[in-house]
Amino acid sequence: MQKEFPRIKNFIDGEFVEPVGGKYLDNIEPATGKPYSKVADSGKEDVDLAVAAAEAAFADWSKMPAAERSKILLRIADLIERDLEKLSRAESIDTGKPLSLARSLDIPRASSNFRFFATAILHTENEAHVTDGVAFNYTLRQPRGIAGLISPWNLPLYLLSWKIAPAIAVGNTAIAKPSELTPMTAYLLCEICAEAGLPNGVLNVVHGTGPNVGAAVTAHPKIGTISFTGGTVTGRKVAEACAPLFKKVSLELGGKNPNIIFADADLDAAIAGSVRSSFANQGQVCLCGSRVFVERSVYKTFVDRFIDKASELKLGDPLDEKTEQGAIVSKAQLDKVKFYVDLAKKEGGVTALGGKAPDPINERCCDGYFFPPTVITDLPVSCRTNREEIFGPVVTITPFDNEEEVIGYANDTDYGLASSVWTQNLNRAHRVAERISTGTVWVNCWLVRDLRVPFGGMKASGVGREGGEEALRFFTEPKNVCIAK
Ligand code: TXE
Repeated sequence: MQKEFPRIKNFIDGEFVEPVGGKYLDNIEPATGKPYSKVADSGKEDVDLAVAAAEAAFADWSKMPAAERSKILLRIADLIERDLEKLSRAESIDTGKPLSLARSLDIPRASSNFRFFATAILHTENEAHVTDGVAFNYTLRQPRGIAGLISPWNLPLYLLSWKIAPAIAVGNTAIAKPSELTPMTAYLLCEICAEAGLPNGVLNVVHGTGPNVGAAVTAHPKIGTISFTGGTVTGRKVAEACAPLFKKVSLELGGKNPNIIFADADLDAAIAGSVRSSFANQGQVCLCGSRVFVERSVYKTFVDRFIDKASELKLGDPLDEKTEQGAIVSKAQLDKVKFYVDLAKKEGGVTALGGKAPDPINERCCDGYFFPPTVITDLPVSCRTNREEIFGPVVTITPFDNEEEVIGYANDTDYGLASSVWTQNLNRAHRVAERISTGTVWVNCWLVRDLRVPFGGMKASGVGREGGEEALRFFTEPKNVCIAK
């Protein structure tokens, strides 16, 4: 008798509903490699139902005073905080990340995303211009209609809330498509939104695969705004689908981020910060510093101390409070990590730490997707391992001799998402930050996030910026009204 798993249904028009086709996908727990729930395997018909609900809800929601919308979003933030433990555990089971990380990063950030945009809409400013005595111009920023929000598996609730909050705060209605690999916290968020009194149809969540549901969202003529976060390959497909329909699109894509340590850096801070930026969430954060460049005079010291510190990271059952390195999100992603570790060896790299699957963690996790923190040295700078996104616990460390050389190395990639620079020389910090082609440059820190600043990538890391004012502008349409004097 097959065990009955909990079913993650779609959330449409304020109700949890079965997918029209009645099909479900197994939802696998990465730590065990076994299914623990089922997720709706939806299609175009389900997206059509969601569009009808979003369309019906738009008139009232977009006309509701911002202060009223703000109260509902603040209630959502409060309920996320109330359910911190439940959401953290769900996120950890669904993604394989350590429970401690879900509790300290993902869930608190989801709450702060709602809280931030709930208050930001109370203080927005609009432009006005007096045109040389003949006319008065003012800009109306209006909600655009239905927003399609597509998110990845690595920081599921963090990144989905980062899209939902601004989109609905300014008065749009939304159709969200979480990753089919990690649907659980999106499902729990729907329960919270219903409890918070979010009107039916304002937020609709349709679960399923990218080609069946994601593509139906990007193709739907009534979904005029698309906010996508995911891989560059998929981002290109999203852009191709949206272009002929003149949709407004924001793409937050992959990264292959440089992390530069100059000899004058505070090495204690640089080593601690670099271990964190290399292996946080098992290296499955698009902002991770996967290419470490160290000034030659401190290279050996850095590598030795980095390896000592990285080898102390506790790889274990994600639900164990002491675990600092959990499971990789899927078998496919684990195989991708292993592929690149093998490729690195073929390209002349030396595996200075890790490099092979660990011994079984425990009985529960013996079939889970685990891989230890891995450090590769002695690679050529422009080999595939150093140019292609691995998105796992694998970093390369390479020496450099001068500023000019390392800026060339840092920029020698198709990506341009984020970078870190460790130096005590303020002039150098400004100089290097100005020349590195990434959307964010952290100096003597990593992943310090201020929701008011623009966030996003250049080149193959994306188009557009989200965060703060940028997000409010992205999800609204500016209209200029010109009144003759
Ligand atoms: O991406 P995918 P993943 C990047 C990260 C890595 C990747 C990992 O660097 O490259 O994303 O996430 C849906 N039409 N970032 O593997 O496959 C799919 O179902 C429409 C960067 O999930 O691109 C999922 O919901 N949608 C980022 C979502 O797209 C489609 C932060 C992403 O899936 C689709 C996080 C299609 N044809 C990860 N095919 C940043 N820059 O902030 C799939 N999807």
